[in-house]
Amino acid sequence: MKKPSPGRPAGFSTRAIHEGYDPASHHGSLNPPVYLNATYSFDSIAQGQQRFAGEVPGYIYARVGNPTQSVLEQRLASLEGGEAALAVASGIAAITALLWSFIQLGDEIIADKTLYGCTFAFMGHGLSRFGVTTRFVDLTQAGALETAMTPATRFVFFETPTNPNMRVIDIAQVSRVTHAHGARVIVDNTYGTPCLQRPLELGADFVVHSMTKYLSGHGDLIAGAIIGGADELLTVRKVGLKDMTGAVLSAFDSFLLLRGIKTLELRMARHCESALILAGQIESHSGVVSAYYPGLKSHSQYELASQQMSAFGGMIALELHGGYDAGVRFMDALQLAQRAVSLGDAETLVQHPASMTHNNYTDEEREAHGISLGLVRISVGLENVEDLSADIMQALDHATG
Ligand code: 4LM
Repeated sequence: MKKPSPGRPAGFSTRAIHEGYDPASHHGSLNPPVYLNATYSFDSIAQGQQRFAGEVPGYIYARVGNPTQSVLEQRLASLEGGEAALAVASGIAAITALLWSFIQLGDEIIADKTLYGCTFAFMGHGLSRFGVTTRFVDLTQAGALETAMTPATRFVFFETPTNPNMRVIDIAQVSRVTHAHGARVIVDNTYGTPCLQRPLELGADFVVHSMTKYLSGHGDLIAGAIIGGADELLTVRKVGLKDMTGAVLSAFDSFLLLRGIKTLELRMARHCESALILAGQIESHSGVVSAYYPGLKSHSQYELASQQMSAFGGMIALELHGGYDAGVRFMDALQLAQRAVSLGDAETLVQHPASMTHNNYTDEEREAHGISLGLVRISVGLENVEDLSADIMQALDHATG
């Protein structure tokens, strides 16, 4: 990318549109080509051997890398403020490829007590079969992490805001405590996106994403990413991606992601603006017990969210008088908002975490981890906010009237 002017760093959207790609090297084509190939030819056997040994740069085989994917990775690294990025086939692939690259028998992971259901299943149910222990700690509580750390703790993992109950975790503080014990911090920044929150700048070591969500923005693909230091990301590419998961992202999905990311800042502004309006209206509805949105002054971590995020995102959770039954009546009464899992799309999506995205928790685990049966989750889309408000209010009236 050409610099806009000497000495002046390019802004977020400029990098989201231009970083990592120069049309002049591709016949002036404004969009990067989609390289549809599985393998790469070598000038000589010696060159191929050197590429395999990492002695010279260059592509080998598309499970390890692809030029369209490389543009995406440079763009992601720039937006998150990391040295390097690796794009993979799903958000779960990002988390698993990263951890499989470094953990070993006897290691311990400390994770926050609220995680997306499949992340929880991998750490809480899956890794224990391989002799890696995950302990779940309430990372919003100052001091809880310090008490939980042991010499075996290798990683501290959390989402912020958390899926689905919108708890906010202090990235800088958790990073300080974790580093004092020689462990590494992984932040799942799917809800925040690099547009609203940059964990690496606050001290985290790795960021992971489900790019299926806001980074794609259009609900048309499944993808994930890891951003961090160049040496460690090379290990994840060679071990976690190439040998242990094989979870490569296709060139076409890389292209779609590059297209989606161009409008990330614009889209996030609209998601945030609409969600703040709707969260206020939902909270004021007489049928609502609680609305969870970090931009509401009533949110217990409003101050922290205001410091660590530039705006509060597009996700809202709520609980109704009448609990689960009222929540189901509310969701079934919606006319415009879609009943669907996932998030970050142009369409507003509403779902029931306990029976859908978080059904990997047993009932006891769900209760212990603070995901109530009556909780409803809304991913606020890009529709006209008055239309959304009318739809949500009529459904709330219907469910609780
Ligand atoms: C959902 N979430 O919540 P892939 N990290 C976070 C997530 O929310 C998700 C993933 C990772 C939902 C999916 C159905 C914070 C997913 C996993 O689905 O593997 O790209 O991401 O609705």
